[in-house]
Order: sequence, then C-alpha cells, then structure tokens
Amino acid sequence: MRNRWVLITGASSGFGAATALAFAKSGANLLLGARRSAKLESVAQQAREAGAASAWVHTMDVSSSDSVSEFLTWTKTVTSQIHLLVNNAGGALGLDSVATGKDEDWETMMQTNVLGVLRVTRATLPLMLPFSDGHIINIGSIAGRVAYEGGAAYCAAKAGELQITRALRLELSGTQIRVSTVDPGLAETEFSVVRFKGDEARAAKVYDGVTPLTAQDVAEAIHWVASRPPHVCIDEMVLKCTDQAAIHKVNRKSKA
Ligand code: NDP
Ligand code: 8X3
Repeated sequence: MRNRWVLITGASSGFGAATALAFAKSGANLLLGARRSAKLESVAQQAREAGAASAWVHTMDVSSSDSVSEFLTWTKTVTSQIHLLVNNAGGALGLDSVATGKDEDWETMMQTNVLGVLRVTRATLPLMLPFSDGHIINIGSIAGRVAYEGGAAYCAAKAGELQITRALRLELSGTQIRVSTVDPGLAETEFSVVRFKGDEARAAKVYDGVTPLTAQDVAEAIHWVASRPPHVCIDEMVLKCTDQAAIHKVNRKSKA
C-alpha cells in the first residue's frame, strides 16, 4: 500500500483508528475523517510515527451531506486520486425493542450506517472512476446478517450496508474498482459505550467472560482484503471471535 491514498471514515477510534495504523505501517497516505478532531489528530500523529507516507485529518459528519461534500472539497486540495475508501463510521444506539424504540436513535443509526455510506461513496467516486483503479471496503456487521432482540434498527441498518455493497459492486462492474464488505462480530471498542450512551458498566458486561475481537484484529482483516492482487475481490468477509459461534451463542467463561 506504499504511497497509495487511503480515506477512512470514523478514524477517531476503534476499527477506524486501528485501520489507519495498519495502513500507516505499510507506508500509505492517509485521509482521516470523523467528528472529534482532537482524537483524529492523535491518530494521525501515531500514524506518522508508524510510517505513514503522510496523514491528513479533517472533521466529517457522515450524517450531513454538506459536511461530506466539504470534506471531499478539502480532499481535492490534497490529492486527485483515492485508491481505497474504508466506509467505517457508524455504530448502534440503544438496545430497545421496536415497541419502545426512540425516533432519534433509529434516525441516527440510519443516517450513519446507511446514508453515510451512500453519501461518502458518491462523493469519493469522482476520485476513483477516472483511474479505473480503486477499492471500497464497507464495514458491516454480523448484525446485518442475523437479527437479534433489541437490534431491529441496527440490524436493518447493517443489512442496508450489505445490500449497498452488493448493488455498488454490480454498478461498478467493468471499472476495475473492487467493492467489499468486512463484517465483524463482538469486538471491544467504544461501540458498546456509545450504544449505551456512556454507561461503561453496562458496556463492559457485553464482553464479560469472552475474549472478543480487538480493533487490531479487524484492521488486519481490512488490510488483508485491500492487499489482494487487483484481479482478486474479497466480496464479503465475516469474522467473529472464537467464543462467538453464532450471534446468540456466545461462550462465557465463568469467573473463578
Ligand atoms: P467506535 O465507537 O470505537 O468507532 C466509531 C467511529 O465512527 C468513531 O470514529 C466515530 O467518530 C465515528 N462516527 C460515528 N458517527 C459518526 C458520524 N456521524 N460522522 C463521522 N464519524 C462518525 O466503534 P467501532 O470501531 O467498533 O465501530 C466501527 C464500525 O464497525 C461501525 O460501523 C460499527 O457499526 C461497526 N461494527 C462494530 C462492531 C463491534 O462489535 N465493535 C462489530 C461489527 C461492526 P466520532 O465520534 O469522532 O465522529
Ligand atoms: C456489532 C456486533 O453483535 O453487537 O455490530 O451487533 S453486535
């Protein structure tokens, strides 16, 4: 990935930050977006120290078309080509049943996980299409493949991401632009703290007695998908920790 231009959304924490570091180690140029600029700056500094050819940051709110468009206007002042787009920004809010769900949580999940992917992809394609070279990796979830109680809106949003990935691959057939989805299961990041709106004790319980995936595990998977030769497209990758045989079947070791 040496000197390739890699744009990562949601790069201020979790998978996005770890992915930035993974690509930094292979000498990529990084364009990092998210809402928290101080965290982005810190990830960019670590990326430079890890060997990035360059690391640039700019705030981006994927739930706003204006913000996405402004980010891409800024991007064009830095580079005329994007080789890899990682649509990672997203997450869940709440674990309410449909009967008790809140409009604002549902709307945020759709805005980030579904519309955000569409917006950022539409805005980035002009920096890929003229070159017949590029790769779009969307971050989905096992939640987009199997439903669970309290997950209706999040599962729907990630199922939406999966179908966007599939439709986009068909639309881009013949361009040599690859389209992939990487769909993890339980991984310990800020995901559950955000889902439970800052309740760290409740978030920690999600991983009780389990050895979950780490952000680095997922970043390595994304890096591997991106590093296949140009004629190889990994369409869909599902990765789970060994303790999670299925979405509802999680092996929890009891405390001694
Ligand atoms: P984190 O909460 O650690 O990271 C989420 C990232 O998304 C942050 O950088 C956050 O940045 C960014 N983000 C959220 N909303 C917006 C927005 N409106 N605009 C721009 N950036 C935004 O969680 P993960 O790293 O775990 O999550 C990354 C992706 O992986 C998400 O799409 C999530 O749904 C998915 N996923 C997570 C799994 C898990 O168990 N952890 C499993 C499967 C998939 P900021 O707040 O600074 O804007
Ligand atoms: C996050 C994984 O199973 O908590 O996408 O929804 S799960």
